[in-house]
Amino acid sequence: MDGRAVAQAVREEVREEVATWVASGHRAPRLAVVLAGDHPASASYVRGKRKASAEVGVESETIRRDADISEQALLELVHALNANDGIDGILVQLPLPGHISEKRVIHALDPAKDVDGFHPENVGRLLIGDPAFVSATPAGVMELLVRAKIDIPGKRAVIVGRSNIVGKPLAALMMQRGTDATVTVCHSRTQNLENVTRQADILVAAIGRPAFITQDMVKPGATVIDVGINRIDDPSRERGYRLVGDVDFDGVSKQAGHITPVPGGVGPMTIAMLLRNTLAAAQGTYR
Ligand code: BQF
Repeated sequence: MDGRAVAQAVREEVREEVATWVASGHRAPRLAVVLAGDHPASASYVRGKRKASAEVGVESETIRRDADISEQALLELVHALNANDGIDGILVQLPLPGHISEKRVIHALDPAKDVDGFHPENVGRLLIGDPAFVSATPAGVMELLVRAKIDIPGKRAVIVGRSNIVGKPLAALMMQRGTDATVTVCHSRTQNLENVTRQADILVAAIGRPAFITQDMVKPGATVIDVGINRIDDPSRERGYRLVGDVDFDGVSKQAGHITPVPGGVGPMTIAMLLRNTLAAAQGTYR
């Protein structure tokens, strides 16, 4: 499954919707991206988001702070962005430096500007089926399944990984009325994991361990979605690393009916869904 191509189609739609919005007299949607510290992966994600925003006509500003910024100063920055009517969406790039509580920062966001869908109000709305900003990675997984015409209702979906950012919201999306998967969430304490994953018609790997899902864990013909983004040292590359997923692609692709690669699978979908959320924030869709 080609996430790059599907993400491009989504970005093209967002670009057209932004153009229509602006042509009808509104200002362009505006996204504030807060980057505390200079974690190399985070800095690269933020650059990617800024570039993708520009391509669809979403204005963005990157607000950089030193890694030693106090939690109080970061909370004050969030409060100022909440109060700024010129900003539609706020994204605080994670992970934050260790001395800052991500929970307190996320709770401080105005839920109507929370384009990452991490605020508990948006998480709760998602769970009860109300309109909500949905975390971009799980939203991207669903969009990819739907656009690839993967049959979901009544199917058995197994999600490996129970994070607040991927596993839990994806479980909520998949079990929603109208989507109607039968969902199992597994994690590091799951017993006989391979017996559970082998039941999956749709298997989602969101563990954070390179090549964790192997061929023997996959039912023949299953759809396998790899959410993992792991940096592996690779001196033969100019950058010094390469990206690998949580799925052993070479082995599992012999067994799966459909499979997403890393890079070029879910990652580009994440960025496309962030742009869609930012347009929705500007339009006040969830207010
Ligand atoms: C691709 C992320 C872990 C922790 C914090 C495209 C991205 C990645 C891969 C990207 C991620 C992962 C992001 C590809 C954003 C996804 O071509 O395969 C895009 O930019 N991501 C993030 O912002 O924070 C993270 C993973």
